[in-house]
Amino acid sequence: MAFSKVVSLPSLFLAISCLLLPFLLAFSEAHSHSYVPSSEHIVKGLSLSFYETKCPDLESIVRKHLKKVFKEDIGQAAGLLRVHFHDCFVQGCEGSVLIAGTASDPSEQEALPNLSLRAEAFEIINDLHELVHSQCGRVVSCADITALAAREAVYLSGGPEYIIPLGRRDGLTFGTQAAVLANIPAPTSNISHLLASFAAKKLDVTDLVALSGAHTIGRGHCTSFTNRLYPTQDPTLDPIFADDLKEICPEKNSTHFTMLDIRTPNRFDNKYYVDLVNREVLFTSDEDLYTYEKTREIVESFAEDQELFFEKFVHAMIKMGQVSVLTGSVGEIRANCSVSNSNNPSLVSVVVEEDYETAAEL
Ligand code: HEM
Ligand SMILES: *[C@@H]1O[C@H](CO)[C@@H](O)[C@H](O)[C@H]1NC(C)=O
Ligand SMILES: *[C@@H]1O[C@H](CO)[C@@H](O)[C@H](O)[C@H]1NC(C)=O
Ligand SMILES: *[C@@H]1O[C@H](CO)[C@@H](O)[C@H](O)[C@H]1NC(C)=O
Ligand SMILES: CC(=O)N[C@H]1CO[C@H](CO)[C@@H](O)[C@@H]1O
Repeated sequence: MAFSKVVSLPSLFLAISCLLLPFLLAFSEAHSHSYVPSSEHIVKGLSLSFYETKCPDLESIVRKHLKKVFKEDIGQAAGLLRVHFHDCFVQGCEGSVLIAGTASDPSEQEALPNLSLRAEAFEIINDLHELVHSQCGRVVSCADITALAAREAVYLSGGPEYIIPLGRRDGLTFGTQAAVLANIPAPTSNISHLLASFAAKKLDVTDLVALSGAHTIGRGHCTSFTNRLYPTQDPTLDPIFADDLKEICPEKNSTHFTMLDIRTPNRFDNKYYVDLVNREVLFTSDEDLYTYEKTREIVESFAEDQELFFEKFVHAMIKMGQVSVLTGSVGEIRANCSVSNSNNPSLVSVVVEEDYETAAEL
């Protein structure tokens, strides 16, 4: 077992609520325990208690702020979850996706698969970063804030609560557009491409199916899936669902969007897999998980057992969240998540502080 579960509610209560209040059960199941990774699943340099003394209130600051943000617009949870995925898949989870490029020097944010990352997600991460730094000083990286925001996005949308290793440092440069194109799979990807893309990050077939379950929240734009409608309709698409999609996207080019999970669009649950079994998902990359025999078995098991999905999802998220992280004295702690310290004009007078911090850690 990769995790110990800390069960905080007596199982008797669960048994009773199961009989009387199935609705409550869904709530208490998701919220009654945390998944804790065991030490062999934590990469060197990260730890579960990294900010215990440096910024003890970090996690509660992040949760409190995001509760407010999501209360106004739960869609932001999906935006934040996706940013963490894109960050980790290009150059590792080191905050490079957060760095804004310019017209002459475009960054990851300007690359095609990134077109639809929500601009608000970057603002929210910067707001969190400012809140945290005003309380703790410049000790928490943008990469850690991004990872924590993704975790809260899952939990506060009704998904599992889990503990993540922290201590990531921020990278100094953003990825090129070519790096983004090479590392972020397109929604038109087939299963062999998806498996290869994930294997390159040491993520296996179960991780691929479980992480795709993030598509239980959020939205997709027409251009991400009209390859399945025009010029010819994908025969694996449920015909009634296809008609709905054609109404939303009358042309290959339409600029509209629709929700990824038609059953419970804003709730982090296992309904994405129920959609898959019913052939009511948007992307080729989703559909292929059901078409291919080996992944179909996993899809079916998640559609039947939400708790199993949650367990595998958390395991895979903790793995993904540690892909090529920078630790120790490598990289930096950015003062502004949108710009590396060496390019930050407001930092000139603080350079000494960063040197001191680095020296102290050595
Ligand atoms: C398996 C390969 C994957 C592909 C091909 C893929 C592709 C996409 C595409 C094309 C969109 C819609 C963009 C748009 O049109 O607006 C999307 C949305 C999303 N993806 Fe994925 N994705 C993959 C894996 C993941 C993973 C691993 C996660 C996180 C763990 C994730 C989280 C999300 C979320 C939350 C959204 C909704 C974003 C929003 O509403 O702003 N995806 N994905
Ligand atoms: C999957 O996609 C790749 C390109 O990404 C292509 O080379 C390959 O032939 C495709 N495989 C199948 C079975 O369609
Ligand atoms: C897509 O839109 C462009 C301009 O917005 C138009 O010229 C082109 O014909 C459209 N393509 C399709 C396939 O609808
Ligand atoms: C952070 O950097 C961005 C990009 O340079 C800039 O637009 C923004 O104003 C900066 N934020 C703060 C709080 O300085
Ligand atoms: C070219 C383009 O539209 N790039 C966008 C990529 O995503 C970021 C964040 O949403 C936008 O600010 C860019 O304009």
